[in-house]
Amino acid sequence: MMETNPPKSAKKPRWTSLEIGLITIVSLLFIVILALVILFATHKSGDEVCTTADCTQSASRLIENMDASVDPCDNFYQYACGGWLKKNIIPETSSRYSTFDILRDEMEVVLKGVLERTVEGEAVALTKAKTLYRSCTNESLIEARGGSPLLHMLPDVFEWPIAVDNWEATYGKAWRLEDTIARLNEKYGTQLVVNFFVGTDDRDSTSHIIHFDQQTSLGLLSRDYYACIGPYAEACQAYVQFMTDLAKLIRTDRGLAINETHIREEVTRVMELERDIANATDTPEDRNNPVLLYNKMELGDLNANFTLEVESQVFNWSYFTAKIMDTVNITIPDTEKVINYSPNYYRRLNHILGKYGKRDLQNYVVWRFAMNMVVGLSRAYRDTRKAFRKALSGTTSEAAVWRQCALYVNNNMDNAVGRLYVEEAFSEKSKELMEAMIDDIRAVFVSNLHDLTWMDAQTKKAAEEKARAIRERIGYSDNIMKDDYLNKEYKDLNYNAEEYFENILQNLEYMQKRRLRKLRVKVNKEEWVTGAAVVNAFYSSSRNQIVFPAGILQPPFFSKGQPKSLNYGGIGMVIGHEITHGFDDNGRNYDKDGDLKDWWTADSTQRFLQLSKCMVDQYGNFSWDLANGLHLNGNNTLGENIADNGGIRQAYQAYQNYVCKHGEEPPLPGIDLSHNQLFFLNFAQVWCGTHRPEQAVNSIKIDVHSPGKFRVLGSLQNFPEFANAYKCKKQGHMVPDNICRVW
Ligand code: STS
Ligand code: ZN
Repeated sequence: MMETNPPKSAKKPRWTSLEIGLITIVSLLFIVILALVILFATHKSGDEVCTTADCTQSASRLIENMDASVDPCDNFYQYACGGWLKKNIIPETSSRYSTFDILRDEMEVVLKGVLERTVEGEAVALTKAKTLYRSCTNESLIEARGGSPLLHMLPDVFEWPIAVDNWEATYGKAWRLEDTIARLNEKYGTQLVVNFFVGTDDRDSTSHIIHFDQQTSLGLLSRDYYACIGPYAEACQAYVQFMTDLAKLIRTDRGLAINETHIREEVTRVMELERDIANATDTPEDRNNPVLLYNKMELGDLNANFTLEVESQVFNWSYFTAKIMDTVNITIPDTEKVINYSPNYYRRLNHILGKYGKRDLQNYVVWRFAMNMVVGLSRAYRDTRKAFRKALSGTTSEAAVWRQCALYVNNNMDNAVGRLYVEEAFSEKSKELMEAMIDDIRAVFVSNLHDLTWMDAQTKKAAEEKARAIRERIGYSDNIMKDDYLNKEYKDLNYNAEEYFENILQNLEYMQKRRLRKLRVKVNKEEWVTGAAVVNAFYSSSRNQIVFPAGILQPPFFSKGQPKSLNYGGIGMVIGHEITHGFDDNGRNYDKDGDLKDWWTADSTQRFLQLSKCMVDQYGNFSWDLANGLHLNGNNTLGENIADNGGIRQAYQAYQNYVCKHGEEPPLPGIDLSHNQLFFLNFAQVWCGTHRPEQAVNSIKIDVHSPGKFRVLGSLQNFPEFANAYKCKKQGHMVPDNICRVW
């Protein structure tokens, strides 16, 4: 068939070359514009993944800890921590184990490194810290000395009647309760029966004043244990066994006969006496109003109004006080103003003392001293507390000696160890970034204050003044970097690397004298309330000060290189938490200068109490599986819960302000969550962890913090922005009908 159409090649071209050139230029322009639009759009919405080492590390940590198969709206704690909980088992040496605890364990590793390193020409104070550490880790020497260091010093506290023969003849006749408890207090910092201490005057925070308080430290930690039934039975039994075994060991080492019946009878009486003392104490709930605790009187009034009698010997409060304060050359007249924190305890105490004799009291107070001293003795002595430790905390082994020693030296020479830590592991850049975050979060607190409907204008004004007056401390005190300052602080301490026990005694006396000497000295508000090598944060109501030691300025809380969403969910939340402590059930009683003074109108106080009650009930309703279903104590944890709830809200809002100002952050690799979601995830993962059941019961009784799981669930249930970020529906467990909010 013939083709009728002309061949294609012969077709006339449709575009001239000029036209083609124009089209090319326009197309190129179009492509360039399109590319720019895409680039701009992706930058704005943060689609470009952050692949820095910090981002990759953060992402991998977040992914490993979480369990994405759980619905975040149903149980955000399990969603955030399910992975962690599957992968971790509590070490035999730990009573609880969490991200937070692991940071502390890692801190001990750093301290081990710096305390074991010899450095030529360093400050004397630093060498002293290393000597103290060496004395503590010198296991063979500690072992060789057996119990002798304790046995030799017991006469200094008028002996332990159970553990010696003929106590009545040698010590009993001249014995006075004042002498024995004054000696334990002034020289060993042990406060028993009558709790005497020098502290800041709540109503004049620039001055120190003498305080008398109830016995706050009990052998069995909390008054509830003395019921000795149910979850407390094992602890009681182990406590009695500990006392029995220690008494027997001392008698054996002294070559004295052991009369099982005598020992059992005496130990039983000691236990009864301590139970009576425990029952005489006010409960923590009775003590959470600092206004009610503050009972100012003259020393002489105690003699007139608070009679304590042992075997017809009347306790002389002036004599007792003079004995203690003589050791620091301070004379106390009967007109000296003192604070009695617990008049009711002292009234109850007198009834108790009538049931016991001198020997019982001496047995009790020296037992309480000795039980704390076995830590510096040989294995046989340390092992007497094994079952007791297991019953209270659930641990079956002791932490490694180097860990115990690093902790001990840090607790006793916090500034020297803080210096070593900062030089090893702290970045100066953290300070600037922290200052900016504190400014942002404080601004949110103040701005939220204006929006509160429950508080009147007058109280808001005072609250704003207080918030603006909060002073911050970040990282470490500059003083600890000065050799002269450190050397002066520790000049009176001289440790012997071969005498750990004596070093402990030296520290106890040195610390106590330092506290007692403060009585006639003004409060130094510039002084730091903590060392630098500490993974924690603080609010001081008498200084109106927030403190973030170097130890907490690390991931997951904080890092210069991790996304800001994680910093705000981590340390940002801690900053908000500490600021809010200034306005919790306790902190709200102190004014901007740190003085116990009411700056609230009656109406605002009333509303505060109502809103707090909501949280008391909410947290009190949480039943904790790890503590055998026991409920949290909503009253004792109220301050911490108010602080958590305020902290999470302020940090989140501050992060939103950050994003408005600086734009969205690029996403993290491998994790399909927005930064708002990551904010909450990082907050929650700080609390991934678990407790041994014994420790769980114990912490419900004595810890003012709610367990981590409920810190997460409680505060996120109360914060609607969490539900928005995770698109939770109204019915979810994380979105309750009623929510509590104070700040
Ligand atoms: S009160 C300081 C608060 C804190 N909670 C703790 C703790 N410190 C130590 C042990 N257990 C619980 C600081 C903090 C607030 C929010 C998140 C982490 C730490
Ligand atoms: Zn707190």
